[in-house]
Amino acid sequence: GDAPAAGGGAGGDDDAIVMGFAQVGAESGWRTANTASIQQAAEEAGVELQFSDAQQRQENQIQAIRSYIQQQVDVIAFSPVVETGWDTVLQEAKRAQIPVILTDRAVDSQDDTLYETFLGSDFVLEGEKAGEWLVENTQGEDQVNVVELQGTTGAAPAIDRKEGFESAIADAGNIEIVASQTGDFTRSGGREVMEAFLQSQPDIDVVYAHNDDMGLGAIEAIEAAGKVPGQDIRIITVDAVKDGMTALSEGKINFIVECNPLLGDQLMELAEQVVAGEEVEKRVLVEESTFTQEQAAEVLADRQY
Ligand code: GYE
Repeated sequence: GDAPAAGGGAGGDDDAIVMGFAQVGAESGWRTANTASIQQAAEEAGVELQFSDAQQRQENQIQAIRSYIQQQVDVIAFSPVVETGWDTVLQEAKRAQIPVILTDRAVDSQDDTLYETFLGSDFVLEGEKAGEWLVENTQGEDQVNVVELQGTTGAAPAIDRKEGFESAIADAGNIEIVASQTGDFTRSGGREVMEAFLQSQPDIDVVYAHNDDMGLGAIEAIEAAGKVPGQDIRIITVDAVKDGMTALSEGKINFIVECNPLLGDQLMELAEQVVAGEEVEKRVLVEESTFTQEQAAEVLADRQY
């Protein structure tokens, strides 16, 4: 008959996939765009999203994942704030037969059966692109002193962007990293660390910041010290969010390696596949490029984030 079944709703919502997503935080422009992409893609795909913000703390993320397990969501996705320390909670998800998708950042685990797939950028490649630009653009210069603003200690993008950059500059005899410290991927962190570098380092030629926000913080510190960012001190960053691209087009940043935060659609597609029990690639990459000052000026008007 027409009588609704017990517990049944009016719509087809009972069939909707429920995804628990444990986000890192809201530390950067990149993260804000990433969150918006995931929320919008979920809505468009009819995926019911449970969303939590861990404020960059692993224990908060673990707690969120445990609560998703308890709620028996269909799929868990998360962007691990750091690489290590996930095995226990991921084993709990596996025992509960809830598939897990790593989004944006990887985990460092011996057991790759603890997750279905990792959707994210190649951070080593991003670091290499940053280093290669520096090598090409400092040929013939005597001594190039670089200070590095690292991302969150222990996070995949911090570890990999450092590694990629170091390997790209290794054979250039004139480039040296004279100081390297974490700014936690935030603007205030970048500013504070750069202030300290400007005090302790007599001769800084280049800032390599693992994201735009820290580079923008470094610009504030450089200007406050009476120097001209982009000229007295050249700046290389990663991400290519709108504020970074604006600074690049104004000449305050010299080069940006793109890291694309708009993963939402790809994530929902993968979620549908793993919930349906389909095989998916263990590693799914996001496409990205790089920008010079001229290129930034050209594409800025169309930049969505
Ligand atoms: O580059 C940075 C953010 O994990 C790729 O996290 C992401 C990084 C991004 O805070 O801005």
